[in-house]
Amino acid sequence: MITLYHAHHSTCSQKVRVVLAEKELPFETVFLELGKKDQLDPAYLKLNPNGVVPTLVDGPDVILESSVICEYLDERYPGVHLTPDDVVERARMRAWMHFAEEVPVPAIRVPSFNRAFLYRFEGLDQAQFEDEQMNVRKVRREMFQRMGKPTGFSRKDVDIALGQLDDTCARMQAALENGPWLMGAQFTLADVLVIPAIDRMADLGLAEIWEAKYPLVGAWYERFQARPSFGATYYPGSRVSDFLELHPLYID
Ligand SMILES: N[C@@H](CCC(=O)N[C@@H](CS)C(=O)NCC(=O)O)C(=O)O
Repeated sequence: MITLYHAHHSTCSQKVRVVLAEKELPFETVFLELGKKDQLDPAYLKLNPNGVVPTLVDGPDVILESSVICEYLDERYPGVHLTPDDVVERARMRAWMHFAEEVPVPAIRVPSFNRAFLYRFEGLDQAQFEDEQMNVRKVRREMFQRMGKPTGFSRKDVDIALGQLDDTCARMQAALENGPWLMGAQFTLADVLVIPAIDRMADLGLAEIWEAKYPLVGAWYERFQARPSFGATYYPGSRVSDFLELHPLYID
């Protein structure tokens, strides 16, 4: 039996939920509340010493890292295949996956925190922010150091992140000339790895980044939304605007 440890609104968890749904794999679910630091609970750290979600447990095996989990599921389970057969195409898909991890995945965290997640630090002074939030992180410490304070990311950080999200859309627009999917005719893990950042942009009111300049991205997003795996992943309560008040993007 597969068990997924995840969080409703975690972009890294959403990728894995898309793959499980695409492949129609049944799974048991354990939800963590990131705001309550469930991911840093010692029992969970034994499973995932990085102190993040998602974690996949498949029988006796524990698999970490969302993109690795996506590839694992696609290799381990037959049926709908989300990876090209051709070795060169497979390499191109993996280049998309690395790009997603390097650019949009870290970039989307900046507006996500400023617009929605700062409630987690309410009432903390600088020393408490550093002791109770920043310094307790295992793999996310660098991001908290860049934020630097409980009131969120600076204007400069927001602008850098928005530029990276714009670059992502430009890259997607160019690839989608040969669409309908990023790798052409086949829906692959490349599409799966970028959907959380694109959906979060829409969720945070940032769709204007692609609306004016990158129409193929909007059309791709609509096609993705029509897939049953989208509804299975983005159920009510899984998007930040479903349950959190949105705040201004810029705090200074
Ligand atoms: N590279 C990891 C990153 C996982 C990650 O950062 N997950 C976030 C949610 S999207 C998390 O658990 N954050 C909790 C924290 O920062 O303490 C993966 O892709 O699995």
